[in-house]
Amino acid sequence: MQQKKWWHHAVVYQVYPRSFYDSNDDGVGDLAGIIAKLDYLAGLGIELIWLSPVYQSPMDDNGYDISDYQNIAAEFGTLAEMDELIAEAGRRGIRILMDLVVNHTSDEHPWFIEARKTRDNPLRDFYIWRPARADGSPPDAQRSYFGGSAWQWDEASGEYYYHLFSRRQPDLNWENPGLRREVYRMMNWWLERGIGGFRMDVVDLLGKQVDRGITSNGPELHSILQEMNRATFGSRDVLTVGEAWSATPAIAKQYSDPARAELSMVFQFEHISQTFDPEAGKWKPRPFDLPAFKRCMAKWQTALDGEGWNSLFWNNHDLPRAVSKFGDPGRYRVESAKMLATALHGLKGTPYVYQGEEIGMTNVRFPAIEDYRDLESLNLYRERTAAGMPAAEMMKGIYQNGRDNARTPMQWSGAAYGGFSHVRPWLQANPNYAQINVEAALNDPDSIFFHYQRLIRLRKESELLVYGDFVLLLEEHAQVFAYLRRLGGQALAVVSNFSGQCVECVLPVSLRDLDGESLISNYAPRERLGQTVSLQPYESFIFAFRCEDAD
Ligand code: TEU
Ligand code: CA
Repeated sequence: MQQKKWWHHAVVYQVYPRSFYDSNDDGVGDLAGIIAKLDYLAGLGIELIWLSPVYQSPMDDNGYDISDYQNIAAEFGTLAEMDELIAEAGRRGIRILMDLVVNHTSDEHPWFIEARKTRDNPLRDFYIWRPARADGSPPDAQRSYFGGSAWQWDEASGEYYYHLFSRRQPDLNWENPGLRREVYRMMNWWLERGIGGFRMDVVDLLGKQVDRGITSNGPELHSILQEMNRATFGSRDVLTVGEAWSATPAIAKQYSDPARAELSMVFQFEHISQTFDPEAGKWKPRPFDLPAFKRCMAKWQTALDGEGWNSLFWNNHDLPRAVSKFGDPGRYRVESAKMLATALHGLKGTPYVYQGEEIGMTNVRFPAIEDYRDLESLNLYRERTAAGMPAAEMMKGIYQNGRDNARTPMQWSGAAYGGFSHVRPWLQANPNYAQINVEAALNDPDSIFFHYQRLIRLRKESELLVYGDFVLLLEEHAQVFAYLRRLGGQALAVVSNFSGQCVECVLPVSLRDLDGESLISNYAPRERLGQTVSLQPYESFIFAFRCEDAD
């Protein structure tokens, strides 16, 4: 069995600071706002906060474009408030994960300001520069994820620089040892301040080799991470999680196998990418296919068992709301949000809750593109409608998968702007705040919030939930996701109906007529599990029983 870590039992909560809570009524969430809500988060039971970037930034990409890694954006607060957040969270048993965005900086970072001055500037090589082709066009046809060429012409120094995201996010050159040293120095500076670890933005891009057209999974990626581990967090008991869209189970094992000394775990996105069109990508959603989803989850559960660690999530600040994507945001919103929570938190790995998920916040449909703020949606809307795509079709894509779905202000109460602020927020609130809000959730013992609280508590108490193995049941069932977790003669059956219909499923004979107890459910608890199980719409439960033949 693998070495135990404190974070194996923990649940992480992601805060998107801009949208969490505005303490000083300028319409933008801030650090003091997070401090004010720490008791709420402690009440939920989470033990880590992944803080999306709060560093100094011109906010071209809401802080994923950093101009000073060792300072806080004025609109979010001060370094003193950051220290206070670390201390106040610590007092409540909560650690802070900083978002490490080092694939690129802002074009306003002093390194880039220096680097672009002249071609022989000592910092030139911190970034990626190439001459134009004979006709003045970019060196090659690589595209940016946010639209347009990955190459931006720099008039003053007469070369192109490379950017995989916006043109205001120039990519750093990780082949330069001086750059790597600077980043490690900065990471240690944060570790010294007492943070609990790092979430690493697009970590799979760090080993890129631009001239060979290699972006993710470059040949040096893992040696870079091993070097980083040695130079920074390796000697400390922290959690590190890398964002890795390109990870396969084999690659995730490389990142997260403790013997290799790289990261604690990665976010993989196979279950998310399954909902995108294989050719057209995320702007053309593909209907959810439960059997394919189950095969995917089972593959990851099994592959990393004992030799790595999974992260578990339904959504984040880049993705649509879980209940809108995988559940029913209408009639069965509460049931389906609880079902999704149970189905995910029953798995082996570290669960991540994205702010608002714990109250079942939903996607938003603003009527006009002007109501949106995310540069990805705005750029691609401009690019694609100019190329002839009907505006209504692009809006449909934004409604389904646009990033602002996750970024509308946190809904604290039924007051104006959902209680997020007393003034109009930077991005409008979802009008459903009148019904869906924290205050209402805390007043209802049956709320989604308390369901999450129970799941989080179960994980702290149950070795079986944390370390039990995983066995997929009913692989081909079109509506039901069911699996076992087993450890030392004990077992859990986690059974979830992913549909709005009443369905039946027939469990394997070995599970016939079990006596045990329901640990959690979103309908009436069960005392027995017959071989045929009838499930209400979006019904889901965890049933604990003795299981002689486990292990
Ligand atoms: O995202 C990386 C990424 O590739 C996608 O998730 C991206 O957000 C986009 O949706 C692709 O269509 C990370 C951050 O999570 C994201 O917020 C940043 O915008 C991006 O990196 C750049 O730092
Ligand atoms: Ca504010």
